[in-house]
Amino acid sequence: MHIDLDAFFVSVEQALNPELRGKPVVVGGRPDRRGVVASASYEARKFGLHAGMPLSTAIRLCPQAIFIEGSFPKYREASQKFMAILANFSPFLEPVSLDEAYLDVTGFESIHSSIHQMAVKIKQRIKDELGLCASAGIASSKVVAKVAAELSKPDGLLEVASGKERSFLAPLPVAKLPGVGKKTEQILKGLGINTIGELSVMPLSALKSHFGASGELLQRYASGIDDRKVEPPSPAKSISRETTFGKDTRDRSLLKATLRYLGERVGAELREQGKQVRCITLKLRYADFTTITRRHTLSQTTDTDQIIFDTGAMLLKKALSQERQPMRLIGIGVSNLVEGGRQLDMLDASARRLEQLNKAIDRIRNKYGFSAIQTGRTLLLKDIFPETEGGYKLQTPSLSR
Ligand code: DCP
Ligand code: CA
Repeated sequence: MHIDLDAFFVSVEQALNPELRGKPVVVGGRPDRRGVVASASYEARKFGLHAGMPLSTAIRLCPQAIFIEGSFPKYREASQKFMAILANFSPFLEPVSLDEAYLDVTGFESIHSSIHQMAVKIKQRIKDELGLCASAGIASSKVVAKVAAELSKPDGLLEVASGKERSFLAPLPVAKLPGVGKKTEQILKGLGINTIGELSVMPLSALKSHFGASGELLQRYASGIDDRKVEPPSPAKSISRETTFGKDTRDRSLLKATLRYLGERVGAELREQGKQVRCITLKLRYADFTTITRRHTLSQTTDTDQIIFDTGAMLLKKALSQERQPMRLIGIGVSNLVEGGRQLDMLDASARRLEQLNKAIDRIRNKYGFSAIQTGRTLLLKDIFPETEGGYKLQTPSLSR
């Protein structure tokens, strides 16, 4: 079973504020600011609005839409409750994103009379407890279940009987097949392949010459063949935070303050997971959308805000010396996560003090909110971004946690 919440961010807002229900609503930000639609209500979609569309286009197409900035903590909380409901039905749960999961329900017929009935109950509980609509697809494989859920939206439920996978997929446009992005779709169209059925009978050699090894996988999916198991989530391999500026900037103190803030968000998450890292990556996008990443590997693992920031700032300084364009986006990430718990007595006194300082800051923030304690450098952001208990509200809130 594949389950995906309908118009997720918007629906959470509508559940909390009844005045928004039944109206064209967009989460993504104010339409006079830069940014894109993160989620559009189905009423707004009638006007052609969709995720990823610039807000300026959205307001032109649908001037009566209600635009909301959105706030990530609300969506995270709803997501956790959603996953908890699913886990209650089957322990074989694979979350794919905040609002989407696969559930292995093999053998659960006897408990719920049928898998169809099980999906009805799951949808009902999500509606009763969260006020949200979910769409569910039931099939013998992940790829077919996902397509079925997508096709059934909104508030849908679609079961594809065993043996009918191929005939179910065949008439659908290729873009509906997971793994077929815009580029692949264009190439396939150029080859005269419009439906999933046509893709499933295309000569394999032709597919391979255009798409390499993934051509074979594409054809298997197109035929409804997919052996992937429902896997429990694996621990995160990396943590990163990024944000787009309201206006392109070359202001070094703003760049560093934002980097410091994002680095603190990364550090807090890292310590919460009890992990340490050696690899730190800076991401920059310039005004012309050129995007670069710069990576540095430390000689020792760390989980402190200071070292994450110092490393990021060093990479930033180098990048700034090589490029004069203003900056559109900045982000910082850590990778190669390892279990923490180093022997404290192996460290020198200053490193130990840093670790204790970070622990103390985490305690205060866990109790009083992220904004309760700040470093001097990030205070500069006070005049630029609105503050909430959860921290600064950056541009593109949905993507910058
Ligand atoms: N999201 C985002 N930016 C995007 C796409 C999605 O911030 N370009 C966020 C907002 C969405 C959430 O992720 O609410 C889930 O993404 P979906 O693609 O599942 O979209 P929705 O849930 O909004 O709509 P649908 O009913 O089509 O699933
Ligand atoms: Ca969704």
